[in-house]
Amino acid sequence: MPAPITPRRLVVIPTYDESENIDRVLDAVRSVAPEADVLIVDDTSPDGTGDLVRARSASDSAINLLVKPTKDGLGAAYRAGFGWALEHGYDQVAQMDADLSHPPERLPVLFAALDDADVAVGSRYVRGGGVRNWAWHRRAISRGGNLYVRLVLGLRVHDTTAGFKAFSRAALEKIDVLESASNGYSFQIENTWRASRRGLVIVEVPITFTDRTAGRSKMSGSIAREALSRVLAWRIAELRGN
Ligand SMILES: Nc1nc2c(ncn2[C@@H]2O[C@H](COP(=O)(O)OP(=O)(O)OP(=O)(O)O)[C@@H](O)[C@H]2O)c(=O)[nH]1
Ligand SMILES: [Mg+2]
Repeated sequence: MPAPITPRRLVVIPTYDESENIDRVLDAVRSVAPEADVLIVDDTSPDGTGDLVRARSASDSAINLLVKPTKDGLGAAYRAGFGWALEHGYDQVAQMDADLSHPPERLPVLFAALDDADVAVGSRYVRGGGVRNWAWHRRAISRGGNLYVRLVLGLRVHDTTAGFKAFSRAALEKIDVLESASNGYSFQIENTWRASRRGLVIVEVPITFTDRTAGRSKMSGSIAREALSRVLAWRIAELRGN
């Protein structure tokens, strides 16, 4: 029997002012998925997150840093990171936040799910998944937002705004991930929507999401509004046959 081919794996983590979290998330990812490389995409954080990553990468060749000169939002950071992953020939790419809201210990399960799927979604809203420490209004916004997206776009995925996901290389190419236009949460929705419409196999892996305990959230009303209006615009364009 030929030896099994080990996929080359990359974990992409966007950062803006995450100096209080970056070492912890790097430690966790390196210990649970030692075979995977890591790419931090930092928008020149004023708090020196990039310098901390540079120091780590000097002693660990699996850790890479991509610096962008300006803060352009989550979507732009991920596009840069996914572009880097495709250029560097990775077979599987995971994405996660730096604030430890996404449980690093679920990375192996997320990657393993790609044996039978094109996209694996770390999901709060399937059996076994959940949310810890979120205020009721955050829960309500997330639940309501997910319901809205599922109804408007007719998606079967339960956690459409999930930011903890893994893609095969082929999936990233079929989604045309570098062509997406979204910046905030809608970036997550756009990729899942495109994956679904392009016939890719999407599986949901249960995760428990924990609210950040350090650093500040970059979530804002304008990010939420972008998601609501883009989702509607995509559906209208679909119905018009564009
Ligand atoms: N490079 C880059 N990273 C960003 C930007 N905005 C957010 N991030 C990072 O993206 C991840 C998610 O951002 P958060 O602020 O945690 O947003 P959130 O998880 O939606 O909101 P909370 O649940 O309130 O934390 C974190 O790792 C951030 O540092 C950005 O403009 N550029
Ligand atoms: Mg967060």
